[in-house]
Amino acid sequence: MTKRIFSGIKPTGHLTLGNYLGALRRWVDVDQHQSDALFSVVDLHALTVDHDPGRVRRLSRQAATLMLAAGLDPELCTVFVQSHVAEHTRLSYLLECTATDGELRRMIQYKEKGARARAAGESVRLSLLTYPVLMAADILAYGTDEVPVGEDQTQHVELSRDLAVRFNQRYGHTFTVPKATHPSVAARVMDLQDPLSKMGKSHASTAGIVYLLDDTDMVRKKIMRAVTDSGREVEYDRERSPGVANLLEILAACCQGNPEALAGGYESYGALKRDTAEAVVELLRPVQERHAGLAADGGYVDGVLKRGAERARAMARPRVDAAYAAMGLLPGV
Ligand code: AQP
Repeated sequence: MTKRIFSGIKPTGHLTLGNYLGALRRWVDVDQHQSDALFSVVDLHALTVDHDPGRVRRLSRQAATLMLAAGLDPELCTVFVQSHVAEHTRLSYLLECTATDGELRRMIQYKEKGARARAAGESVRLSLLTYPVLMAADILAYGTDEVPVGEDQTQHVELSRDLAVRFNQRYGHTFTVPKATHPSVAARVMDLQDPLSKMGKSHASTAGIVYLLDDTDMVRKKIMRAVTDSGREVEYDRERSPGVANLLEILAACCQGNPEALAGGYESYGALKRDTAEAVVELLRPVQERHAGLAADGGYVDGVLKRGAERARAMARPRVDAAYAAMGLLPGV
C-alpha cells in the first residue's frame, strides 16, 4: 500500500533556510514521489500568538507560493490551506477529549513561548496550550504514516502517536500511528547569530536568519557575519563549536556532502563562510526565480489551493466521521 505523508508550514513569518533544509526540500525531492503526500499551510497554528490578520493572509499565500516554487507538484501531491478543510478542527475537539492537561503542559514550545509572553506581561492564549492537539488532528485525519519534519517537531509528533494509540485502545482501531522522519543533515539549522537557538521564522532578531526570499547580497552578508567561535580550527563539533558546525551542516546540506568530511578541507572560517554563502545563493536562486513567476499569477496558486482543499477534504472526512461514531456521537441526518 502507498505510504501516506502529511506535513505543514505555519505562516508566522517569511520562510527560512531552516524550513527549506529541514522540511521543504525533502518533500520536493523525495516525499512527493514516493508516497501519497499532503502538504499544508497550517494557518490556524499562526493564531496562537499575537498576530496581524492581514499579515497572516499575506504570509499564507506567500508560503503556498514558495512551496510550489520549491518544486511541489500539484499533480503529484496535495497542497492546501489547513483552515479550508474543516475536518482538522472537527477532529481536534475529539482529540482534546483524548489528551490530558498534564501532557500538554509538558510541551516545550508551550513552556518556552508561554514563559516569554508572561515575562513581557502579555496573556497566553489557550490555543498555545492546545495547538499540539490540532497538530495531531492535522496528522491523524489523513491516516498518516510518516511526518517529515525538522527535529524541533519531534515532541509534537510523539503526542500524535500517543493520542492515536490511546484513541484506538479506547474506541477501536481508527487511526494509523504516525512516525516523524528527519533529514540526515541539517535537521536543525541554527540561528547564524545565536547558534544555540533554532533558526525560527518568527524570531524577533533577523540578522541570523536567512529567508528564502532574501536577495543575494543579504544572504552573503548574513552568512559572512555568522558568529563562529574563538578557536581557529575548522572542526565539526556541535558542542564545542556550534557556529562552525552549523555552517558545515548548511554547506553539507547544500552540496549533499558530509559535514565532518567537509571540515577537513578548510583552514579558515573565512573560506568556509564564503563557500557556504555561495552554496546557499545557488540553492535559493531557482526557487526565487520560480517564486517571482508564480507570485505574478495569483489565480494559478488559488486554483491549486482550491483543488487541494477539495482533495484533502475527501480524504479526511471518512476517518473523522468514523472517529465521531467510535466516540459515541450519533451520525448526522
Ligand atoms: N531551523 C530549522 N531547522 C530545521 N528544520 C526546521 N523547521 C523549522 N525551522 C527549522 C521545519 O520546518 C517545518 C515548518 O516549520 P514551522 O512553520 O512549524 O516552524 P518555524 O519555521 O520554526 O516557525 P516559528 O513560528 O518560528 O516556530 P517556532 O515559534 O515554533 O520556533 C517543520 O517541519 C520544522 O521542523
